[in-house]
Amino acid sequence: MTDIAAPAVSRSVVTEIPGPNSRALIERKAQAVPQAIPHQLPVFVASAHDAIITDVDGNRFIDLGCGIGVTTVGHTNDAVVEAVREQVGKLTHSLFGTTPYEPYVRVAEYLAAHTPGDHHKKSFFVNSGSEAVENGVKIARKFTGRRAVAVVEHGYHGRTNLTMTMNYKPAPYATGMGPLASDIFHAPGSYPLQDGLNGADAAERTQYYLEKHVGVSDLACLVIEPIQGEGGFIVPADGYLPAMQEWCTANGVVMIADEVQSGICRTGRTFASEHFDWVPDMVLSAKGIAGGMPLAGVTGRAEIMDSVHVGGIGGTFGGNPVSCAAAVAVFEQIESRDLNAEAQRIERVLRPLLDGLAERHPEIIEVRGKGAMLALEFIDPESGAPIATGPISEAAGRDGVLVLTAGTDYNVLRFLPSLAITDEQLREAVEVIDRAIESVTSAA
Ligand code: PLZ
Repeated sequence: MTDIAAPAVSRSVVTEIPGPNSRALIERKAQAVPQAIPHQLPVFVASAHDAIITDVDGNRFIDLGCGIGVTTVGHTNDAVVEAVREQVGKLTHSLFGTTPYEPYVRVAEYLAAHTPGDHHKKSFFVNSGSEAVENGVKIARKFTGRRAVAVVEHGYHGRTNLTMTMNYKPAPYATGMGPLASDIFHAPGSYPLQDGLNGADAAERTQYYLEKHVGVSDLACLVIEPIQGEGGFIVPADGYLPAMQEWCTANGVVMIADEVQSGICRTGRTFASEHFDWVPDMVLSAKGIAGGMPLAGVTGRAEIMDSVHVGGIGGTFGGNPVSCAAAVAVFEQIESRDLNAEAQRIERVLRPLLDGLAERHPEIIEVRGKGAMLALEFIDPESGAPIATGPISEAAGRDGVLVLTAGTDYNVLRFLPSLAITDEQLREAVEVIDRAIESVTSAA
């Protein structure tokens, strides 16, 4: 297997964090940008390549976040940059619904070929993960003629009115910003660490809830992330997802995989649903699909997608030609660089390192995830209370590693590195995180 990483560039902290240039920009930000928009790492980025981010003071960070799972092929990936450069000189916009262009159709063809299942599929494109979820729900309602939408606990689906209603946590996503959308139901899902249920029993519990609290004849769709992202990289018990798909199919419910965070080779399969032998009726992709350019796809069974009348779905910028060209460059690299093998390599290197952290720090109650989507959950061994991971992430940031938090209780550290990260960079990052955990837990 080839190591696709860039030249061995390492982290380098040359100023205090934030440095003087970042501090000046943070002051300007405070004046010009609402306080609601935070900065997890208090530095401004000047440039980035593969797994290294360089800030405006010349500090270099190992990036384990990828802008929340977006630059999966690497920051400023050469092939993506080249494809964007070429496309931007040819056509930047025409609106596909007025005058179509070929890259859009190519991305739809790639998605038909690479999403799970060999049935006839069709795709259309929007600008964000939230918009993809919105459209998936619209299409499922149109296809079924039903109103109710089900999601599972600990899920995250976006920030629009409909999708913020679909999130498990109202805070911070919806607090004070209602009224929320109607006809959204939060069913229990599968979280083996917490519920201890096998896949069949967890599925039975979900089905019971949907039958008793929603009513199957009113249920248009069930939307689930195959591995939950913001919820804390929760991997459902084996058998849960196929059992739910079987139940949905038997009851005329459209089952939708929200692969916005888990898709596009993140987990060592092109779509995480494949790990569970799940063939969803619809697959939503975004984030990693266009190597950092904004694009989101809604891919579904042709008969479901074609149930919408002409003009019923669309949008001005959806499937922008430059974003589509970037997505083609990403899809080409799935084969040429064997991106899934790279995600598997990352798991092979990173998981034992994380297991080592769990041995040294009793607060780490679980190491979980797949491929380049791995996480640590922190629980106080004495009290059983969740330990917030924000301070660990802050300490790692000051030491040159960007690592994100997650979890309903903010007690998860998540690892979403670029697939271009080197083994050496992974080892170095884990050493930094080890020290960060030590400094935070010993101070507590
Ligand atoms: N579905 C599974 O992970 C986005 C949110 C960042 P958008 N997750 C990151 C933040 O704080 O806003 C996400 C996701 C899943 C949908 C979405 C929404 O995707 O592109 O952010 O709209």
